[in-house]
Amino acid sequence: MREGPTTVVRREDYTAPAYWIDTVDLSFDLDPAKTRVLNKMRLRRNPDVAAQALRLDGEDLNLARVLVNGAGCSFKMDGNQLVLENLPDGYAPIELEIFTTCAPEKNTQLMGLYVSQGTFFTQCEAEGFRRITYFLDRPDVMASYTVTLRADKKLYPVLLSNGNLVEEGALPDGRHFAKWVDPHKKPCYLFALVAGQLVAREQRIRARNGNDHLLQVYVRPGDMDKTEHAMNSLIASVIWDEARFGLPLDLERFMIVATSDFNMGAMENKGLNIFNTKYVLANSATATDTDFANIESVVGHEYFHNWTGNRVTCRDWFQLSLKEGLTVFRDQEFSMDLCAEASARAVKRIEDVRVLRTAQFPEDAGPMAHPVRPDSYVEINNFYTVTVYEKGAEVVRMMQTLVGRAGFAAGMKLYFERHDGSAVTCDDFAQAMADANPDSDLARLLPQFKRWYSQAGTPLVQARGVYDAAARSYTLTLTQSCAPTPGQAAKEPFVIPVAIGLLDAQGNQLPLQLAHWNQPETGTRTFVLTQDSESFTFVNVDAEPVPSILRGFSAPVVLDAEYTDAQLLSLLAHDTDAFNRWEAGQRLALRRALAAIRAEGPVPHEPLDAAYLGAMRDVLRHPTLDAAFKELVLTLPGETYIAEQLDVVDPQRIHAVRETMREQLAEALLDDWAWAYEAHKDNGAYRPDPLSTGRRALAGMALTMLCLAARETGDAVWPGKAYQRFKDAGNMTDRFNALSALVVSGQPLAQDALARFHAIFRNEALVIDKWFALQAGAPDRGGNVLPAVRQLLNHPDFNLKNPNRARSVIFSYCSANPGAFHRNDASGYVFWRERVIELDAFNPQVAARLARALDRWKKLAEPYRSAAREAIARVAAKPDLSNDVREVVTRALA
Ligand code: 0A1
Ligand code: ZN
Repeated sequence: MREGPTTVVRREDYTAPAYWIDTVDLSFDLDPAKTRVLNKMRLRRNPDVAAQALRLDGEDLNLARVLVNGAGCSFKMDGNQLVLENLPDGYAPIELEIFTTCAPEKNTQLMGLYVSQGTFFTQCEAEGFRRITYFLDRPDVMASYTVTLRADKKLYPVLLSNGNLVEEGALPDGRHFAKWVDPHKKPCYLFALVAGQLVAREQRIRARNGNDHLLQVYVRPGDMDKTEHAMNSLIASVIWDEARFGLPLDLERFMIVATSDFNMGAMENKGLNIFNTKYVLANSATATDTDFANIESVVGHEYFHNWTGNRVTCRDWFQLSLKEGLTVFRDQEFSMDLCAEASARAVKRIEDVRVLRTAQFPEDAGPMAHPVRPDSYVEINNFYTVTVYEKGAEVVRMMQTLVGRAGFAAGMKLYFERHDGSAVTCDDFAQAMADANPDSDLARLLPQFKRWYSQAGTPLVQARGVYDAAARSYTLTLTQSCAPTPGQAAKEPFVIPVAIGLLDAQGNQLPLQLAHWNQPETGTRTFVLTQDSESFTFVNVDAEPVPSILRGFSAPVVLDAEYTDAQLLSLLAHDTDAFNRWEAGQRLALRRALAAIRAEGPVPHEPLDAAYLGAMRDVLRHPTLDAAFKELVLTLPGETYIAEQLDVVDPQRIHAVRETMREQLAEALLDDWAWAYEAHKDNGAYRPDPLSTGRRALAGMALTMLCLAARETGDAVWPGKAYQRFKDAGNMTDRFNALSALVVSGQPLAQDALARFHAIFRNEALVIDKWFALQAGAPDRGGNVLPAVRQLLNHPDFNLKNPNRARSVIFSYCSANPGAFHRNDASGYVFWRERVIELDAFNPQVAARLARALDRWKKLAEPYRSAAREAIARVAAKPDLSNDVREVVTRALA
């Protein structure tokens, strides 16, 4: 299973394929031990490329036969490639027939054709199709597919592939067949098949244009009662894409199938999306509000790929963000548009920015930093990153900011007019946006704007304001810089849209008037920073204002604004921009966290002062703010985010400081938390809408705070109430929040609650994942988490082969629990090294993700730093690593 020699693939080396494949006729005789695949292709030479041999990719295949135009032919193997040197000259179509076998039941890496719980699934992105048959496994080769599936009828009653079912019937020996034809050309990474015992929730819909469609969500028979939300999300997605972008569903039938063994979230195969069960299955008894929200956005994401990814696809994998950045942007907009209230949209924006800052900013500052459009890779699977996805989405969002919402829709329209049915580049997308908006800042600045695609690293924007009382003017100077990243020592200035408002001392929004504008404007004005440094002078300003900068997080940058506490308190109390209101609270908390972390000696007992606590009380008790927004403001910045602000990181000290702050916040606001819990705990019948979701989130937070405070005082009332709530809760969100309150606060009742929880949900895999994750992610108390995690690995329900389960224990500990993972005795790193190596033996993709848990080792204080380097070096020293893990550890050590 080990891969061939490590070769670096470079974007600049792209050449068009020597052949095009026009049609593919695939027949499968499905058998877990030995599946036979007959692949008949019609191909032709690419007239634009010099004549050369045909080199087909293959991996882990047994080759039985190759026929060219019906006759045997000579071929050779070059590593994993099948090379045909003597194909007929000229440009006439060539019939190529290749017969191979593979062993799906032995496919533990879950790429290509594999078996999960007795059902066949495929995963072909990025380079999995070559594990099914020999092919030109690259996204710019688009073909028409006909697929015939044959299998035992009892074991595999449902046979699915892309497109339309054109024929089905019985075969001898209890077997049956189904023939599918996909009316759309597609790259092979969008191929899919599914065969097994499945049931479907079905819904017929009529689109705006009058076309009828059949929507289906396929699951295992016991899971039907968990499919309603996914179906509703799918219907909402179809409606939204047509309404917002005029993009209709182009298939008679659209299928979603859920599998419990999946490396990622989901996959947008044409007409046959395959999903991790985590992003399909939900009912109020087993799924939390977060699960419901994630399902909505992942169902949307995969559906939106049907246009952004499938109708127009990527020329090569360096262009991955062409489809991923754009599709994340679309799913974010979809979720926001489904919110009835503006405040709920702001909450969604804050949540998205939080993901960007806690995951993407560290990536952009670490050894794996790469541009949104990378220049090289060893293993493309390592580049399905938060940079390509989330930062890519921010780049698209900035385009929308620069051309406006209507201009953006016009750009999308032009993009499809130009490129429908082809495989293109990020440049093509940006060009269409600019061309559709010729008078925009985007068109004017396009070459410079595209540095967002080519330069890695998070820009730093410094803002300095000077008030001139005599001139009644306020001058704001913005200065940008960007630290070097691997392979990019010097950076050119970016195009940075900075949305700005001004508040007066009372918190009122001021009119904005620049010297050369005739009309003052109220509200927000977006300035486009293009130079290293630029100044803007506002006139007619009566007193020194408080600037609200980077409203709505208008660019993916770090803003250094040198605010005073008083200014931040004013923004927190009054800013009309909800994002900056939240941001002000985070800055206040961060400032206090950093002071306590940097202080000499033991962690201060009371890192928080009366001003901060009073401001938090005001937010918590605020008569009109949303519960969801309050919960976000009252949540302290995460440990990973705090770590990124420091040059030298002591994860245990960060953890201790943050926990101390949390306890202080819990105790100082005790009565307020009690009020908040009582006022928000009852929400009537369960509905996963933003309003009641927010109320449950705030009630859950209050309960945790009350249990934390009770730990200090020895009070038994709140833990008792939490335990009661845990038992009585009418939905998983409330139940899990109560369980989590007990676990997080280290209450003795937690053990009993955990045991009960397991007993109730022992047959619900996704709930048991939560049970594992909660324990592996619990706050460390005297080093208790690692021994608990080691025990969890021996739990009868633990299964390293199942990615969700492996993530629930191992990633929750190594990647999401820094205070417990970074230990003075290095035993956390030993655990990490063992698991990386163990996983790499059968699933390199998952192993490589885990390997990234130590990306930021160079920032660590001693003794962590040396111990972490040692652990990475030990992994790197293993001779038979996968390319996936080797690339990650090699970069980490560079
Ligand atoms: N295109 C998918 C992500 C994806 C990528 C690779 C996979 O291989 C295991 C699976 C899924 C998306 O963006 O949703
Ligand atoms: Zn995607």
